[in-house]
Amino acid sequence: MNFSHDPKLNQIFQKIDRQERLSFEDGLALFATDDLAALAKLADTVRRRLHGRRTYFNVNRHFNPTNVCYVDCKFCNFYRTPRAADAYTHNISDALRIATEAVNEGATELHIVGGLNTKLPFQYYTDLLSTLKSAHPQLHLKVFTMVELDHFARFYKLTDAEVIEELKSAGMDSCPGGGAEIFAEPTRSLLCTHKCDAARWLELAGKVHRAGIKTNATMLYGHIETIEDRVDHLVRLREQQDESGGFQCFIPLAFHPEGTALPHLPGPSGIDSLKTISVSRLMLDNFAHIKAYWVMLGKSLAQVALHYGANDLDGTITEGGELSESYSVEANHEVKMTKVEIVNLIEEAGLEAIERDTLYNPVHETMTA
Ligand code: V47
Repeated sequence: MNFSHDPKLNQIFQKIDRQERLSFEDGLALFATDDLAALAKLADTVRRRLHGRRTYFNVNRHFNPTNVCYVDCKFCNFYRTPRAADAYTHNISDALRIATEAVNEGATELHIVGGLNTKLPFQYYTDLLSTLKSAHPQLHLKVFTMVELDHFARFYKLTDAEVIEELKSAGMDSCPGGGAEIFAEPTRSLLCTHKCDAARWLELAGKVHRAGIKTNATMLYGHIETIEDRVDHLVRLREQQDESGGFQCFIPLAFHPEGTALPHLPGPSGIDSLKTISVSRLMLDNFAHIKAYWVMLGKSLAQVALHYGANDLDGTITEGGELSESYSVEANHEVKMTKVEIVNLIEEAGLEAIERDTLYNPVHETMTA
């Protein structure tokens, strides 16, 4: 009996069974299929081969030092020009207060990203990290995207090695996966002309990995990109991972048009998001983890995505008190989940919830009822 009514999916099923690498064309065929159930089954097979029922989350908090940015990305609703009424730059004492609150609430990770603000000296960033690290040595600092590292090197006239080493010795423990957007041209330049290109993003990821620091990788989808662009993005990440091996997790980010320069676009459908999660799981055979980022997917779809190849829900993501959260584009719910809520989402999906630290070590395992 055939696995699917889609003959291409049957061929891919054979490859998955033999644990063979999928090609660019396979990626296109997976996106093109109308057999969503079979696609989910393939992705879930791989997810269970790697993780069984184990499904990860962490207790974390986001802090955005500044929303001032010159990059002017068409998909961004966070950045402000320096004179905008709601432009802000936080003092290091704000960051310390947020970090202390987060630690008191059980957070193991502080995720720090911000705008590219040319008014700040490099020392602002190293002071920020060293202040946080000396107050909270146990708090993992997942900080700065490859785009920020590129800006630091160019704007402060430092070598990449100097940027990485100075941030590392100030307290940078790992890097988040933002700024990857979509690698393919001309799409990337149409969306974010002033951001570093794909080759530079990947080059920096490789350098950070070789310095012993793990990073994540993202893909922003559901805007003006083509399906070819998405598959190209996955293949380039897979090649970089073969080379430098330091990516922990892949996070497809569903585009939210509200408040951006692309408000006329609908954003991805639920089916498109689920397919993207599944295809990511299947193409990225050298990535351990696929994250269903609930802030962008919404809690319900993120829960369903756990049966489409995802094995991580990200974290409780408490916003920084009254501080504005950078990418809280999901308007229909608060950017916060309690641990109980996140565990319930996972357990209700028939899976086992594991609280992890940023490096995927279990913090303590939550017992299933
Ligand atoms: O690079 C910006 C995206 C990213 C929008 O590494 C948008 O663990 C949707 O990378 N609609 C930043 N997405 C967030 C990010 C991230 C988030 C959570 C965890 C991790 C991790 C990384 O957010 C940006 C961009 O791709 N983004 N605007 C928008 N309107």
